[in-house]
Formats: sequence, C-alpha cells, structure tokens
Amino acid sequence: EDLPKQKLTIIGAPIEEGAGRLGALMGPAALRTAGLIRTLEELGHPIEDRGDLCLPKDLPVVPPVAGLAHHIEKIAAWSRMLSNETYDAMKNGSFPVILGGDHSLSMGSVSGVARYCKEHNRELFVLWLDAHSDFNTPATSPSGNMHGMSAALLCGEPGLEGVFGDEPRGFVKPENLHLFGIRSIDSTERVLLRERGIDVIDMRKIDEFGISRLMRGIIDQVQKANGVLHVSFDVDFIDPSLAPGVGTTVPGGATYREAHLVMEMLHDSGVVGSLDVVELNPFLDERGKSALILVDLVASIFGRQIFDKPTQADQSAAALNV
Ligand code: 5AB
Ligand code: MN
Ligand code: MN
Ligand code: MN
Repeated sequence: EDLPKQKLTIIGAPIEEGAGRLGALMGPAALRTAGLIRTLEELGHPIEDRGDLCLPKDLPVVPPVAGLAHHIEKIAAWSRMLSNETYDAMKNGSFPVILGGDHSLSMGSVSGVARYCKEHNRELFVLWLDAHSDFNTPATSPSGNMHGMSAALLCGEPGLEGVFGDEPRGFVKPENLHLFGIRSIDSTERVLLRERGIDVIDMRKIDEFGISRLMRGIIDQVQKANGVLHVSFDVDFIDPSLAPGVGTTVPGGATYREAHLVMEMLHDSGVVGSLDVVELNPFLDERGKSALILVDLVASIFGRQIFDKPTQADQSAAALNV
C-alpha cells in the first residue's frame, strides 16, 4: 500500500501537423481540463509537469523525401525535441507521459526511450494500442500524413532518415513491437507488416481469445526479458461510440472494460516505463467525453483500482463542499 510511487514527468506535445485534420494540438489542454494532473496527484505520484512544449522558430533543414511526408520539417523539430525530453526524464529516474498531439509524436518519444534502454542494456518492447498499424513510409503512404508512419520509422524502415538527421536516436526491434486493437491496415502496410513479421493483434483475435490472454502473452514476454515496455495509446483504439474525439474513427474498437483491463493489467505487471496518449482531437469531441475517458484510462495504468474509484456521489459531495 505505502510503496513509493513512481515519479511522473508530464510532457505536453501540441502537435497536429502529422494528422490529416487540424485540432489535435488542443489535446494536451483538453486532457488537463479533464483533470489529468489532479487525478495522477491523487493517486500519490510525484509530478514534474514540463507544460506544453512549443516549436523553436528555426526548423531543421530536411533533405527531400522520396514520396509523401507532409510537414516533415515540423515533425522533425518535434521529434528531436521530444526524443531529448523523454530520454532526459528517464535518465532522471522518472516515467515520461507524453500528451499529444497526433501520433507522429511517437517518433520522438519512443526514440528517446529506445536510446535510454540501449545505453542501460535494457530490452525495449512497444505496445501500440491503435485501430491502425501506422506502418506506412513516404513511399507507400496513401495520404502522406506522418501520423501513419511512426511505427515504421521506429522499426527502421527507410525513407525518413531526415527526421533525426545526425541527432542521436534509438530504434525498436521489429520483433518487440506489438500492434494491438488493429482494424484498419492499408494494402501497402500489409505487405510490409508480413515481410517484417510484425505481431499484429487485430480485433478479431481479441474477440476470439479475449483481451486478457493476449495481454498476458505480451507482459510475460517483457517480464522474461527483464525488459521495459513503452505504451503508445492512440485514442482510436477505443470504440468511437465511447471516444468520438479523434480524426480517424474506425468502428469495432475496444469496449470501456476491455480498454480498462489492458491498463489495469499493465499497471500490475510493473514493466511499463513510458506512455504516450495521442490523437485526441477536442474539436471533434462531444462535451469532453473522450478526454474524460482518457483520464480514467490513464488513472488505471497508474494504479487506480475499481475499489478505490470515486463515485458520482463522492464527486457531487466534493463539488458542494459538504
Ligand atoms: B493514426 C492511414 N493508414 O496512413 C494513413 O491515427 C491512416 O495515428 C493513418 O493511427 C492513421 O494515412 C494514423 C490511412
Ligand atoms: Mn496511431
Ligand atoms: Mn489510429
Ligand atoms: Mn488518427
């Protein structure tokens, strides 16, 4: 009960240029409004809030890309900054929580985590909770939107070398990436995913075998390797009826309890070392619904138990100050 709680470093990344629709830049603000920081403090975690970062005026010069990669200079600037921030947080013994922002930000955050793991001889695993596989490259992408390329870049697929230029960066071993909740794969991605042998846990597998058994398999693998697990949570992992505040909705996503069980199991596993919460688009949300469910899910990964969750009655009592 009274074990010391992991220190958390909150890094807001209001980035939207990687997505096809504007609005994800309001994600960190909406998560804050929905009570994210207060909730984590109530769970007993010491918090270092680095606020929402902003881009430097001078963007890096990126050599031309073979194919489509919209706004690559801005994404490169974000990636380099987030890679350093995430790496620093881990070096200071803290757990980085990156609030997005679109999913291109994971190029930065995960590469920083990977760099830390490499230096400390820890095996890195990545759990990619998403409707999409995000395994396009500039040569294959149907849209040119870089939020659909982050998993591919992290596994070392060619075409986006300019994102990091000469900056230090880390990679993810393709066999250590687990895509989870998937239900939308472009034909070009399918080819690459097969060639690389990426583990794609799609919604059909989740329906058939159940989310707990599939999660248990991943957690066991990380524990056996004494590894570190990075969790990249794309809001569209959840069914759009529960979380409509996202630009790329796909029906048939995780239910409320499936999503919570994933987070609860991850908490209990003790292997998670870093987290992204990405793709929340408050412009498309309905009265804060998606932001609020995300705060609840983040609470679950940081140890909130159903037994301890405040009820509606507790909350109205607090609001009335009785
Ligand atoms: B998200 C699509 N595959 O590449 C593409 O939301 C969608 O971060 C990517 O998962 C969705 O443009 C990216 C069609
Ligand atoms: Mn994604
Ligand atoms: Mn997605
Ligand atoms: Mn999206």
